[in-house]
Amino acid sequence: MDREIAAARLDRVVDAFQGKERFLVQTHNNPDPDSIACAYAIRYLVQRYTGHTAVIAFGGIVGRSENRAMVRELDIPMVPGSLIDYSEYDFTAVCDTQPGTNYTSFPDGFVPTVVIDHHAPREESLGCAVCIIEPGYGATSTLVGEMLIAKGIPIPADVAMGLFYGIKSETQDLGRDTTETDVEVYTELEKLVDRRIISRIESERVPREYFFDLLKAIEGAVLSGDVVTSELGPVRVPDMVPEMADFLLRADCARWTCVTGVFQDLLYISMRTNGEDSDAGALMLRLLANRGSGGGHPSMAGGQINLVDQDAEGRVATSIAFMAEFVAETRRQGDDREAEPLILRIP
Ligand SMILES: [Mn+2]
Repeated sequence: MDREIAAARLDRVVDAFQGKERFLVQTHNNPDPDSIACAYAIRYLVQRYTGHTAVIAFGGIVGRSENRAMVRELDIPMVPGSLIDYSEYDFTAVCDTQPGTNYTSFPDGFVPTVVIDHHAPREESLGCAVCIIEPGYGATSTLVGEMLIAKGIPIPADVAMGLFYGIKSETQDLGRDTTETDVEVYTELEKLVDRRIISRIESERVPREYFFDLLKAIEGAVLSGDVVTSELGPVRVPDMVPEMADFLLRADCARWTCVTGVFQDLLYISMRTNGEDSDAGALMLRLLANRGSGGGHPSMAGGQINLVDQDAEGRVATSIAFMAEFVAETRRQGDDREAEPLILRIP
């Protein structure tokens, strides 16, 4: 952690507050804990330095039960982006994604004031007044937490717990795509955490429908060599796609997983790998060139393909075609074991 750089970054964000009165902080669509936590922390900064209350807006839905529990337990006020008139705000920050992707509910061409993210920098972000991007970091919460810690300002317990849980869930307890700074910030925030609250979030109960989703993901899972894929078809919540990609990677035969699911005219795609020298983010970018958008990190990546012009058959075909290319790209050369169901039935 470079305290000087981090403190200077916080100063730049606070400078951008100057003369502004209407503040908006935007998460990415279907926000995960990392994105929600950062928005909440920026809202705190706005409150602290200007006295104004920032609105936190999100696109899509907060679907995953644990994420809903986080919002409830930490009392994070969030407004659907569809209710927002973006022209009403003179300050906008976006967390854990960047403008020009279809991962925010910003109007086309909208340029936010501040961008804070840990994905590869995009050209569209250069137009923003303040652009803070660390693609190497395991979580955007690390980037925001680092700024607060470096500046030495008090961090309220709920803000600290949000950032802590943001890093914890994004890096799977510091187990994937983690830097020294992620560990440092996590350890620092941990001192401010009420463990019972984190435990309540992580063990949030799930609706009965969840078990049907789970059944579908497992029953449909295919093992091709050491690559596991599952096409969920229409999903109840889009977060089920990354959740199942994580879950299936627990199979001891899996080096790669990829899961797709359809939600509101989009094919959601999640990839995971535990391969040492693999790069899921780069593979996702390559496979989606010219037909979708996405990206990610060495061991995890997400993407989307717009299905709005496709009928039910076309949607299935799009997923099948993508999966076939994914398997062709990730399968080890010379591994010609036939594809089979992941489930191994005990006779
Ligand atoms: Mn993130």
